[in-house]
Amino acid sequence: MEPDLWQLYKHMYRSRLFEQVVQAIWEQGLISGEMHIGFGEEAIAAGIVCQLKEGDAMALDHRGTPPLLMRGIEPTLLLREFLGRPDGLCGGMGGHMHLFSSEHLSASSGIVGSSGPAGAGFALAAQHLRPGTLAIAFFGEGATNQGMLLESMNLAVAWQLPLIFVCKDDQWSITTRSASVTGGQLVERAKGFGLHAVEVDGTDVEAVWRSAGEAMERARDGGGPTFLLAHCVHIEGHFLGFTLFRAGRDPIKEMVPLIGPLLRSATKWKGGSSQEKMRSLTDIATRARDALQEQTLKEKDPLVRARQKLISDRDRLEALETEVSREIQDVKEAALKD
Ligand SMILES: Cc1ncc(C[n+]2csc(CCOP(=O)(O)OP(=O)(O)O)c2C)c(N)n1
Repeated sequence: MEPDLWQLYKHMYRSRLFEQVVQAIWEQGLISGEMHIGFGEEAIAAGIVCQLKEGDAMALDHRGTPPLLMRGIEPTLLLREFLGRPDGLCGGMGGHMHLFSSEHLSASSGIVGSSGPAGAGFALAAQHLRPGTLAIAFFGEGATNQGMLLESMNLAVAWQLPLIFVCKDDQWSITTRSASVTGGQLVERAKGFGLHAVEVDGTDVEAVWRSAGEAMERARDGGGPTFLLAHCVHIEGHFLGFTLFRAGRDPIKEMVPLIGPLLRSATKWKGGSSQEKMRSLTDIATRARDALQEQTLKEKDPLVRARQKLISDRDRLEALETEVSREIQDVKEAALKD
């Protein structure tokens, strides 16, 4: 079977527009706390979630919005939840990170790495209660250094669980370069556990669809778990208002108030040597520049990539986008209504 790019693009576009509404509402100060957005991960979510069947489960991380939407959760319920309203998906107690839907067999958590054990639990239940179904565990590459995730990989192989570990690799864990705290190669690490491991361009929705499809077939047929390493970018950085982006986007506004404290700390006799302090300052500036440069590359935007392939049928594309925009506008109005 071949992927239906129109269907995949619709899911991705819907997710992007929904999260743009979330971004606007967050910027108005109506959503409290940090907000982790899935801009840039949409192809990974769409390529996988669109192939799930009834009885399949999902364990999600702190960027669960795209998969939850694509799985069919009512967007108004989701937005009300983010607003902390009692009529939200989880009574307004979960925010955007700690969500649960028994109907959709989906659970998210902000504890980095916890989708490993949660996914293994879902997969164990699938194996015993619903043969032929499977579970997906979504997490970032930063989570691959968490013990609980590695323990789940081990058990998933030992028990041949129908589980797909999906590592969304944007190379950053907040402001830390993941490579600077990670030994070896992730695919090789997964193979070391005996996992079937595959690498894919996570900005190419059709490629994700194909790799995920093969992994799902294996899992449903009793072939056991797979580790899927999908490379992506986070177009809005770690969270909305990400410090490194702010510094890179508007250095004068953001850096001027920091110059005094930074210079004072660099010239203090306490702490590291002045050379070490200068190295740290340069390091921060380099990270801000790298983060911004990487994330603004249009060719890494999965929506831009998919849209380019559909643009020859402009009328159909515009009709699709108009329909989705209307839906999301209605969702926004419904969620904000008293
Ligand atoms: C157990 C635990 N440690 C630390 C944190 C703080 N924290 C939140 S997100 C994050 C980075 C996660 O990076 P990654 O897994 O690559 O996901 P990304 O944010 O890049 O999608 C950290 C360290 C946490 N939430 N949970």
